[in-house]
Amino acid sequence: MQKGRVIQSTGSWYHVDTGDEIIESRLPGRFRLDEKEVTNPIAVGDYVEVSMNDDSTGSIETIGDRENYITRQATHGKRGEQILVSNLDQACVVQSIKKPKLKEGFIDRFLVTCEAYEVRATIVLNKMDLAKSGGLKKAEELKQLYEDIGYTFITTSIENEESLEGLKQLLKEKTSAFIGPSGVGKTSLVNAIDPEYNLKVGDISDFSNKGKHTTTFAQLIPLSFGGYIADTPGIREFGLVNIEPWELSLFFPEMLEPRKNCKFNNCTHNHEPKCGVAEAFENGEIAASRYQSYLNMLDSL
Ligand SMILES: Nc1nc2c(ncn2[C@@H]2O[C@H](COP(=O)(O)OP(=O)(O)OP(=O)(O)O)[C@@H](O)[C@H]2O)c(=O)[nH]1
Ligand SMILES: [Mg+2]
Ligand SMILES: [Zn+2]
Repeated sequence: MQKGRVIQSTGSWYHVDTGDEIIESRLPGRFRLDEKEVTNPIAVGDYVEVSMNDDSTGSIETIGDRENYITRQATHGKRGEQILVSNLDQACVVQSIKKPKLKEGFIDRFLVTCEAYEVRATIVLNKMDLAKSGGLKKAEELKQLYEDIGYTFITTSIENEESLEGLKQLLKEKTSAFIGPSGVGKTSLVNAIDPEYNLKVGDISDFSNKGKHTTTFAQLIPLSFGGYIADTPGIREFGLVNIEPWELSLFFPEMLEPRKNCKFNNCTHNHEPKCGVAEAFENGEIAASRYQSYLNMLDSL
């Protein structure tokens, strides 16, 4: 048996990295029905044991328990959740300052998902070379906002060596994932920090200012300076899963203290009297954009 980590999955074949070699492996049928709540029995990032076949392909025999994972809503009309990546030290939400347009709501939904799954979250704001004075100011404000809450926030540009150094420091020796909308530059950033890779990147449509979904499957890429980065396909929205309305504020770190002052235990902080969160918002202790994101998410639950 060989121990390894799944670094790529293409439907029926899984690439298992043992450290010495990559073994193309299949998953015996008996695993397929085991896990009902997710649509993929094996995810990129999983630790597995593989037995070797005569033709030097592998058969996956055991799947290690997942320390954590990030899911997205299954695509192609399938029900349930698809695991994007497992066993992560951190998940990085990637946004661009423009082209495509920055979406704060996306960042906040992502952060809630990470809190719910207990994955450390980091924010990467890319394409800073395109920012004019308004954009630079916006980036400064967001950095302040998210750092105050306790998140790591970095700005990058594939044109700016120094910003890429900062990104490398963040990723070194860790397993991280880039997650974000199509076209924000997730794959470009991987290519820029590790020129050994020459992964396919796409244009931004002039018409819609959106990406073209160039990356179509998640893969875990070993970094030359240590660690792994998972490049993932662009996603339009981040669906919230299995969160009760009264629980939502547990996933906003800056609401944890204020919510203790709510009169009702199951306060949802949108209409109840004597609400600690609404009070903190009125006193300026909770940012308007965050409170708005909270209300939008509450609405969608
Ligand atoms: N100006 C500028 N353009 C960038 C930067 N990073 C990426 N781009 C451009 O943005 C476009 C999209 O980049 P990709 O790396 O394919 O984006 P992606 O996030 O991987 O997109 P999907 O794979 O579709 O999810 C390409 O034309 C890149 O050259 C940056 O820092 N500055
Ligand atoms: Mg890509
Ligand atoms: Zn409340």
